[in-house]
Amino acid sequence: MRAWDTEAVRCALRLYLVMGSVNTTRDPVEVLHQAIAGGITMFQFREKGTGALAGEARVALAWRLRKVCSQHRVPFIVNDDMELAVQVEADGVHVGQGDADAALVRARIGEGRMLGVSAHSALEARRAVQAGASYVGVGPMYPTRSKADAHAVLGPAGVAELRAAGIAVPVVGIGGIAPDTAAAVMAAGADGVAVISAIAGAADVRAAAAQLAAIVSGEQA
Ligand code: TZP
Ligand code: MG
Repeated sequence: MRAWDTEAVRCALRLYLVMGSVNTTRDPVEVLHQAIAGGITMFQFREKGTGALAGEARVALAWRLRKVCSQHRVPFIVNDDMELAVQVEADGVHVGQGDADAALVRARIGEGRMLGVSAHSALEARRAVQAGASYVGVGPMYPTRSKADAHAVLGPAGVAELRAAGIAVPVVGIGGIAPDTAAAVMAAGADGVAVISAIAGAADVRAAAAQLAAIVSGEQA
């Protein structure tokens, strides 16, 4: 399995699409194809919320999305479920503060996979790093309708706080990020932005991803 050194993780985080079947009215596989064509650099399968698939249907969708990512060499991450991640040979797992203990997840998935951990403060980020996190997700940056139990809005200052505290692992901002706010998240010190609705909910998925890709690459103000 590919080893994920810090620079590889940093590059992968630049434009990170998070999506499950409830985040789109279309076939998620088609949305993923379009998003990759637009320039996303990593994908997370997050099958959560009202109407989310379960059981075999969930595993089958994970496999379909996983295969698309493999074809295009886009890293594939599974939200929360480390056993599913191992089953579908994912490139990593992302866990929140209320999910499985990050150190236990690291022990289960081994050193060859990425471990992402959500953090809302420098203290949580430091603990995540100690537990073996490859990157930290910070948010919500802005109000979001995509996560029912979202933490209070941190704003880009949440990213700056981590950097000021000396957190050196790659950091991705998440929550309500759109083309008009992505540059502020990057300017605060993030290595990338993670989005659901700005891409999965766009009328033109490919164009939305391409626009965000240009912004996070500094090609568009
Ligand atoms: N974690 C913090 S906010 C969020 C998650 C999964 C939802 C992000 O979705 P959107 O649509 O980009 O605000
Ligand atoms: Mg979670």
